[in-house]
Amino acid sequence: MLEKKWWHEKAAYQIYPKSFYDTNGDGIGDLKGVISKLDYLKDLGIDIIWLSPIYCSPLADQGYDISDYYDIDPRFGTMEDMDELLKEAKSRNMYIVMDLVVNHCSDEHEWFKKACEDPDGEYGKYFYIADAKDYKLPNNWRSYFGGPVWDLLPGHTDKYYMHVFHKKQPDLNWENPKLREEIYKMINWWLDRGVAGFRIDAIMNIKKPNIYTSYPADRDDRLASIDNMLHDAEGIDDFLHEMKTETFEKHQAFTVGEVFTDRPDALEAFIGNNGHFSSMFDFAETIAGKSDDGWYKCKPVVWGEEYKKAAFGTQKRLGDIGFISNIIENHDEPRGVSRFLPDYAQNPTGTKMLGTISVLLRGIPFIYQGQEIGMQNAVWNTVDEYNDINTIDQYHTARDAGLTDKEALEACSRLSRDNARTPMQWNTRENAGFTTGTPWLKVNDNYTEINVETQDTDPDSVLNYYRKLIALRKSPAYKEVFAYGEFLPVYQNTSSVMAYYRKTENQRILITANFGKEAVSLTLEYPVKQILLSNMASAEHSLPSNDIITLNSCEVLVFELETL
Ligand code: TEU
Ligand code: CA
Repeated sequence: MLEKKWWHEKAAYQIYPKSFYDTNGDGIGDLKGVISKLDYLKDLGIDIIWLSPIYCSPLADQGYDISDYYDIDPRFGTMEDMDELLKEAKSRNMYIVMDLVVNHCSDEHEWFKKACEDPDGEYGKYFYIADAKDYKLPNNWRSYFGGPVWDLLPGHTDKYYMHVFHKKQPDLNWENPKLREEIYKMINWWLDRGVAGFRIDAIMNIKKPNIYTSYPADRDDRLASIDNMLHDAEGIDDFLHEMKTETFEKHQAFTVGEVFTDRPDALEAFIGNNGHFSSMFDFAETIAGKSDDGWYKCKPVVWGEEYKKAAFGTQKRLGDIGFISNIIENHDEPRGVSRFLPDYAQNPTGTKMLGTISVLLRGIPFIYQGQEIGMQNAVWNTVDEYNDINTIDQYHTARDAGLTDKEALEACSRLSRDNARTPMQWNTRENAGFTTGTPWLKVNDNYTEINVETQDTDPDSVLNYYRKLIALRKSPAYKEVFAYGEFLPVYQNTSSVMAYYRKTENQRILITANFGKEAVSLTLEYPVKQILLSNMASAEHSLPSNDIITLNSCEVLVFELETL
């Protein structure tokens, strides 16, 4: 049996602070901006807010490169702002979850600076440093953002350090107990300050196999995918168990892991009753279609069989094991509406359909900023418009593979992380109301159509639909079935339909969506009690007179049925 926890019936929201709301006109979103929007989020039905990193950082990877874990970057605000945010959230019964980035820090962190000064000293042991004998790299792993994971240690010609991400993100050496102790101390410091928990970044990378292991090269750069090392690393469970018992467990903290793994026992190990985390993200849909060769080779995963297989696959495997976290998009992914919906569904109706299917799954729904108004990918005309290091690397990977500028840009447009990082669209004023200055990343041109202010007063808007959807999920009458009800796929042979039951002993809910171009009829298996939600005004109150329902193209209906 699954033990009940305080986060099970909650709805969560990810804020990417840099792009959320700027209060001082420097073009960068800030903590004061977050505080000023708490009521907006409360009204949306949000309980848990995950803040992407706001610690001191050179922002080489937008804050995922931390130079001081104990302070707030001045561009985001001050520690007083952070304390005020915690206080204001608490007074609204909301929880703040920070981003825990501990696979690596910044090359501007004092630990790394000291390691460069004295590689053989105490801080050298905080990192992976290896001798550069004849400039031969210790292994041939390719970093996530391109090139080898090794670079010369600054100030030295005979030593390398390892970075599985960008060269400004040196990997921390978790084999060193002193380092682990430092990390736990920092985690407890934040928990004592009042944060409710953490989203745990890139965590699978903390365990490495023998660093002198090379793999067969898989591209002309003679390097091998980092996935090889993830696959070979053994023993991460000891680290994660220790971290949990030294920190999270003592505080009843909520933790959600960014776990990419092919381990068959992953669900049990990470989110089972004795798992390392409270929850982990389901990335099944975002991984589908991916290629080791790079973005230019990724296949589009449009709603349909493949999306269904991915989303439902996790749900079926999950059973009663634990609590997954469901997403449509995040700061590393393009916008779900542009990515998953066929052209004819990239409109408010289709957007609501996608949202419904995701939010009512078993697990915690995580809404990414702007998803609730149906934000879409931007149009990118030149590579210079991008800021993201990953996108720029992927552009060059595509060019190196022989693609033209136009083709490489096309691949990046589809998958760029900057699609999710364009400023939040608040209103129809300049820069979508995000800033009075110059935004750090361009605003999507469609902000005059898609923005919070316009949608707020339109009862049929995506925003008001999301409010109803989250309210339904959390309503006293249905929160039990949506949190704990069994997930049962249904109408699996009707290929344009994505449908499932959520079911407890006393309640049966049917969520059914037609993502096809044509209308489709379905025979209900149980008598209808009532329609709980619909994305088409006409259908809202017309109960079927017999047991047949017709779903228009892009229509989603949520029924309460008899349990029988
Ligand atoms: O992402 C980890 C990760 O695996 C990403 O490289 C992911 O594969 C990629 O972004 C997909 O395009 C986390 C953070 O979410 C990401 O923003 C950071 O850049 C990364 O860690 C390094 O901290
Ligand atoms: Ca600002």
